[in-house]
Amino acid sequence: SLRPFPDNFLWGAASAAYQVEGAFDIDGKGLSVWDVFVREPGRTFQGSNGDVAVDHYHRMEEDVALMAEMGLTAYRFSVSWPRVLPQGRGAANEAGLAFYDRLIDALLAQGIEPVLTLYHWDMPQALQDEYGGWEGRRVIDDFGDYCALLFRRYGDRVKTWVSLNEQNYNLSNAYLLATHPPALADRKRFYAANHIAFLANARAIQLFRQLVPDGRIGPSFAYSPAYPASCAPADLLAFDNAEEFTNHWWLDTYCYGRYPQVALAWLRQRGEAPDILPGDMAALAAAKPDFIGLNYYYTLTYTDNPPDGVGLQRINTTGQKGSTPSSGVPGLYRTTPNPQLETSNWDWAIDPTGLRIALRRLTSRYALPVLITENGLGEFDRLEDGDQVHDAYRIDYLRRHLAACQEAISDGVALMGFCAWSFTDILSWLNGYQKRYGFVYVNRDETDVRDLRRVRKDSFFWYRRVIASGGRE
Ligand code: BGP
Repeated sequence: SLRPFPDNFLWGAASAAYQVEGAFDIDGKGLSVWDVFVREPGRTFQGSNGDVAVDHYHRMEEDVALMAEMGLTAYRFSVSWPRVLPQGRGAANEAGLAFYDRLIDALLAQGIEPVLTLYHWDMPQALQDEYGGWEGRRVIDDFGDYCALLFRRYGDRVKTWVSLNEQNYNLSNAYLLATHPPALADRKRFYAANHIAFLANARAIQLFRQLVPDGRIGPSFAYSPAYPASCAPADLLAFDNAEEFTNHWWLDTYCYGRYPQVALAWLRQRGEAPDILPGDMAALAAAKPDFIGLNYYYTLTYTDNPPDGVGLQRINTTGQKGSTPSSGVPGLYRTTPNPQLETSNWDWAIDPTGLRIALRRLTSRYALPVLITENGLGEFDRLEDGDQVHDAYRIDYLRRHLAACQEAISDGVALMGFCAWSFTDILSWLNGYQKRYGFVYVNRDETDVRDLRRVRKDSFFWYRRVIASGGRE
């Protein structure tokens, strides 16, 4: 029989600063790399940007009231680094810090645990200009100082922290696919930037131990468990390569301070391995996280890819089903559609069992608690007469993924909570505003983009019942 969700289970929802706040140049905020990137032609779906987003910066009280109405017990949000440090370092912006004070206090007043993400991709443009952001070792100190500022300011009230959000996905887009800033395609620089980001993550954890000794911290990882396309040995080898290069490279390094050795040897032979300085690996090994943040959306299925095979390809950003090409690394692996699984309109495989597998693999390999920091379904939603949104597909998706969580708990996974992505509809980085994830619809009328009124979807009322019943709904 299934074990119930524990009493202290966090029933949450998640967001990120750039995707909700708007107010991109208000109250002394500096520019992030995204504020600049979205202004370059052709970077995002129909040029969409987060200048206004869903204006959470000005509607925070209204949004927290909706969270309270829904019964959330946790809310995951990120702090915008350039909102609090406009130049990335140096003088702090008191107005920016005060915004997060108000948010945290509003959450606590409603009994909602704040889960604070330190970095959700909005590198200060000033640091990108000065030394290339994650490519400059100086960022380890600057990120550490930024984190220490937040630990000192909020550590009395915020006890659950996420260090880096999806370093793997963000830097793959930034340095391999040229789809996030600084939009490069350079494998050597990709591994170099990741190495420095790992060191910055470790520095943050080390400072956290001193400044918030009673808190817990971990990175959020975009985990797409790998499946082999068949039982052919060549496919199993491709699957093995995918696990090493797309998952263990990050997870082993966060949790053990150790790069997967076969992958490291492969990269060294090609001159793509990061430069590891004396002391680096010891610093990584000394900063084991308290938990793993799991962002789970889909599994990926892999098949053999010859040395002259396909390279990495961009994802479907249009919502036209079936427009995602096979993507891979020649000589290692390439993706192939899984005929067993249905997909969303953006071709993301819908696979609740994959979530159970992800949770089990993390638990067995790393022996750490897991917090699901993101899971949800992005779809076209339709606002119907009388302000209703009938998102039965989202309820079905979340219900099946929560059932997988309960099975994983019964398997022995120490699952801390579930943060659905997202609370309100928000900006999707590359897919614009048409790909919606929220429990709360945000109206973006073509003729009046500043309407932005909040409408409870059917999933809002469903999740409220789930929370009220401790997951028995
Ligand atoms: C994750 C990000 C989120 C969010 C989510 C949905 O990669 O951490 O910020 O955007 O994916 O992705 P998308 O908006 O591309 O559908």
